Amino acid sequence: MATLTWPLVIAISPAASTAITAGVLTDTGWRPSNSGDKIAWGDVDNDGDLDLAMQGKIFLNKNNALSTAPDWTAPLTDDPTASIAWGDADNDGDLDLAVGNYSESDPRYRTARIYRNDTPPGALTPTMTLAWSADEFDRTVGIAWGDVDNDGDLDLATGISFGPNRLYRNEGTDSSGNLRFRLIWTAKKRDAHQKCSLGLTMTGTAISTWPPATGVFQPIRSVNRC
Ligand SMILES: [Ca+2]
Ligand SMILES: [Ca+2]
Ligand SMILES: [Ca+2]
Ligand SMILES: [Ca+2]
Repeated sequence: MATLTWPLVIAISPAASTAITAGVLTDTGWRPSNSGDKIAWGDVDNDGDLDLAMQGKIFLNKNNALSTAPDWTAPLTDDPTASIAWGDADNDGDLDLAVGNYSESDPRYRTARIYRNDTPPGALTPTMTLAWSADEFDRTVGIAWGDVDNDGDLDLATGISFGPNRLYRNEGTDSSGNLRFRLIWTAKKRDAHQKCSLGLTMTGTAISTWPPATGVFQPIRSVNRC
């Protein structure tokens, strides 16, 4: 089993075009200048290779080598990122970045945000624009995309620590290009232990009407053994 050491090391198969042999992984030597424990792969610049988001930073894949210094850093540097996920929020063919934050001391930095990807083809640096921030000041430790209402766009679920999980419906963009997401569901806070929930489960059945039938969404309580 490959082991991630600190700072983060990426190990890849030496021959990507051939079957990966169990146990054959090679340290690429990549050592980022920044640390971070929330990472997600995504082709930011649509050039066919995977780039890496780490916390609120993006490292582009250039000629099969990741940048060691971030090519983009979220402008809200006080955000303590606790979760990230790529998804095409505006259905324009590129990946946008959802970021969940968790601040112990300052509620202003406990919200979820989406950065819209406006990176032109061949750009050396990503162009990411803050396009939505949740109104709720949640400790957002989990974030996930999914088309829950089956209308062709990605909706956003947030997993909250010390609070109920939420679901935001994608309602398109306004004339300024800002994304519009509307809070449509908040987990029912059943007891004090609900604060430990981290995510959502879904039935996997397409939802043709809204609101969905009772029981479609269930808060997870077992993740933290609350
Ligand atoms: Ca790429
Ligand atoms: Ca997009
Ligand atoms: Ca775009
Ligand atoms: Ca949708």
